[in-house]
Amino acid sequence: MTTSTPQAPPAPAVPAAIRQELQTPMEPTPEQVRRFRTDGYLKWKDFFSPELLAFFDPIVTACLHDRNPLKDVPMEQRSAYDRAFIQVPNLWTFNDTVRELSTSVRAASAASRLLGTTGVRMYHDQALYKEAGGGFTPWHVDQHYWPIGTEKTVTIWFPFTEVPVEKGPLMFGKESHHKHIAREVAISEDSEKIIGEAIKSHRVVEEMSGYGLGEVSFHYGWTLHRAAPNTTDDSRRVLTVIYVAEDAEVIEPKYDAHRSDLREWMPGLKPGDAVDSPLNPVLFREASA
Ligand SMILES: O=C(O)CCC(=O)C(=O)O
Repeated sequence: MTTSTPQAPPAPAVPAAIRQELQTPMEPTPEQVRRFRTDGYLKWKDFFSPELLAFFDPIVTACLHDRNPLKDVPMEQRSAYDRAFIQVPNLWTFNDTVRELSTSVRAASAASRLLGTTGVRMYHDQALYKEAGGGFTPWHVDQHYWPIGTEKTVTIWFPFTEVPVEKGPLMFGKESHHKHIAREVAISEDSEKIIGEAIKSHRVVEEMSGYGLGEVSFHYGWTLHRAAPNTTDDSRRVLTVIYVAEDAEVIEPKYDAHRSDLREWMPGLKPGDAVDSPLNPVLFREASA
């Protein structure tokens, strides 16, 4: 039997104008900061240019196809989690072009200023592609998975195309980051049911709208969210980057999810350590810090 080594997707040079966009810091307005901290999430229009998105879309897509863990699994044989999206993490570690996008000052500065930190580190990036006909993403909180001792964590979620409601945009539980709902529950059919019921009893307001081209969202690690199914015939192509406050520390792992995240995203670290493994570079720090 012969085996073939997977081909690394191409890593073309980033054009100068796009590189400049990536390196330009962003300053949220006081109203954007207030809304993010109050609601637990913020949608931000025209954050990335159409040119930047058109440049990176095929490159991220090639990385995803190259490493797609569900390539040979038909939709009807998948769990709710696997019907929701194809997930490929840490693209920045194996594609030099995508690294410029995932480690951009543009997104990291916005994340840091929304959180109100002196700086932020990379936790990890990931491509999350909801295929044509892909299912809903169950209600969950991201920070369930993270053995990190700070609430100053945030994800930027951005699609490479417009995402109307029928293509699977995120839905957020408004102000849910303060409510301590189902923090011990991993994403699954159970989390959809448990959180769906808790949302009703706690009167959490569900908010969902489509994303325009260039629009992104930021949500805290403890904000409840889900995503609608993709009923269109085009895949919903999204990249996310998760940031943690630069002074975040590792906590004692409580769940299997914590243990595997510690191994994967903070290799070699132990409880009490700063989150500063080689996979957690500082991506933005205020000049005054
Ligand atoms: O893209 C999705 O459907 C879910 C994304 C998500 O849960 C996240 O980025 O935290």
